[in-house]
Amino acid sequence: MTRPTLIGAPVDSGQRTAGCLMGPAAYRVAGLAEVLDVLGTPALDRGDLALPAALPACTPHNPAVDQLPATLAWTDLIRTAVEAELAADRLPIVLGGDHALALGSVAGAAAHAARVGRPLFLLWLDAHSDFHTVQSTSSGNLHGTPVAYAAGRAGFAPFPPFPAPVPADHICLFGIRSVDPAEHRALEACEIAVNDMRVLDEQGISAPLRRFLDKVRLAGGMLHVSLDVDFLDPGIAPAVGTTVPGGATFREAHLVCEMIHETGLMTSLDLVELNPYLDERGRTARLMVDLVGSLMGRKVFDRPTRSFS
Ligand code: HAR
Ligand code: MN
Ligand code: MN
Ligand code: MN
Repeated sequence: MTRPTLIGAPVDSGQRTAGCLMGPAAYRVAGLAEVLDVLGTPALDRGDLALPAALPACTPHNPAVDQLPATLAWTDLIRTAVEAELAADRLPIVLGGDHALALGSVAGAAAHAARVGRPLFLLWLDAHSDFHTVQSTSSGNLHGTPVAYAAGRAGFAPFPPFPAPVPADHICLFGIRSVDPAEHRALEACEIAVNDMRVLDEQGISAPLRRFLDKVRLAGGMLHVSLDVDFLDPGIAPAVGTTVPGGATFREAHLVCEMIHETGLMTSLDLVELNPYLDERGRTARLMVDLVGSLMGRKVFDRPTRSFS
């Protein structure tokens, strides 16, 4: 099994509820490395990436856009870090940080996939579709844009062109329940699979997920999984700035992770939007760590050996 590498990405520039920068530390405190040790897949922890002191000077065409220079710099750093781990035959796990970090992580995965001639697939576990462009966002929060960047949509100046855009039919949005009008229009005009909560309520978690994973397998694809804390129901995962009711339950989330593990397809992973400042005694951080355990091969009823109480 491919060995995981932890890449701390304390990105807080993609939205305006300060605290996501504490995410990497919270995952470490919640025992992520220990969970991976127990599973027999010990991680190499590269520590946290850090922004250079001088940020690129740039002004967005869209005046609403917030903290563009920082997000541009993070994108470049994270893309390089993820691509390097994949090139070294490792499984990068990016510890966020808000979802703007996926502008870089998916770009790194796409650059690597293009270099080795394999198709890249993207599984987006999220309440939100994150399908705005830098042009279309009205909130100006760039964490709402990485799917559009990965899909190669126009409207991303001054970001570098996405290295090898992910075809729409390689992208699966899962758990969706908050979509802005501009995103809705753009999603209707393309072939991205939108598994919103209506679909999951009617069909359950496993049939739509299996359809997508089968497609990845048949294509011999690489699979980037981007797990946003708000995919989960706020009742079990309160530590996120953008809670949306009606999210995945504990059991649904573990099932998703176990199914992904069983395919052996996942080649890179983001853990995003954890805001430890909003957490309740670390419960969200621990749940996310537990889900990584399931993604890496632990069954739901094997509880972690470490005690937290
Ligand atoms: N669509 C909204 C916006 O652009 C909300 C985006 C929220 N995104 C996240 N990540 N929390 O999924 O502002
Ligand atoms: Mn998101
Ligand atoms: Mn979200
Ligand atoms: Mn957010």
